[in-house]
Amino acid sequence: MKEFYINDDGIRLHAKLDMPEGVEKCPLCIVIHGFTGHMEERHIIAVSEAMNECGIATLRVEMYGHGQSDGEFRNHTLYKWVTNGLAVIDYAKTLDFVTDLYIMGHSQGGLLTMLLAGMCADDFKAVIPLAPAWMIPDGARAGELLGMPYDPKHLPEELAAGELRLSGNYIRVAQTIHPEDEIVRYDGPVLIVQGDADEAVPLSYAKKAAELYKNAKLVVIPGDTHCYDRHLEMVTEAVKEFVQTLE
Ligand code: FER
Repeated sequence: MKEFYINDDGIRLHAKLDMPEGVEKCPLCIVIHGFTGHMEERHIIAVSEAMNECGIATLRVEMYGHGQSDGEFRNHTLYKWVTNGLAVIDYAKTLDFVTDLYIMGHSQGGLLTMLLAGMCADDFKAVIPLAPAWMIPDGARAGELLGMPYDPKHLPEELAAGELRLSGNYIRVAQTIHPEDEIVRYDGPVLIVQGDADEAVPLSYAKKAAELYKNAKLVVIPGDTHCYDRHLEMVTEAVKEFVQTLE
């Protein structure tokens, strides 16, 4: 494992590169955590290791305001995460050992995965949004995020939910994002994995995304939660089976 920072215009993004055993050249999968998440979460490590077991290197990166990367959580927005993601993709393309590129992300990182896949469609052999939180823009426009209602036409300076504090700019940005537009721009293979007892993201969004993508497989994990607390091994199995069936 190699630990380092990827520089996004002065913002340092904390990264870890894990190589599969016994290879010189191999594919690389970028792996992104969710909202309030980080690269050492159990489900993030598990999916990363599953890729390594399939001969694919993984680059886990923490986005703005998360983990050990620069930036305050309160000030993160989806635009910042998108530009972070573009910087990570640019970095990954400079690595000589990389044969093909994949991207995988959980929840808000799954939404980011969908946006980046559409924006950089030529770069990815396949994309893996895990429980993608692509209802966030709809929620932002409807006036409810994190279970907190607000007037979507007159945004609060700050959104507070329990201990969490988010700038109103998070909402402003989210209101402008239309994931469907990016979903339909990516034609390659897509794997979506989500539990049917997900308490954070409605399963209807995974089903809708699977319909909108030209080439998507949806694996629903029975009884599982947002972070796959019950059947993580079914998630890693689905990931392994998916990458092994790609030519
Ligand atoms: C929300 C529901 C879910 C929300 C964010 C999430 C900011 C993200 C969840 C995750 O990434 O795990 O209302 O609002």
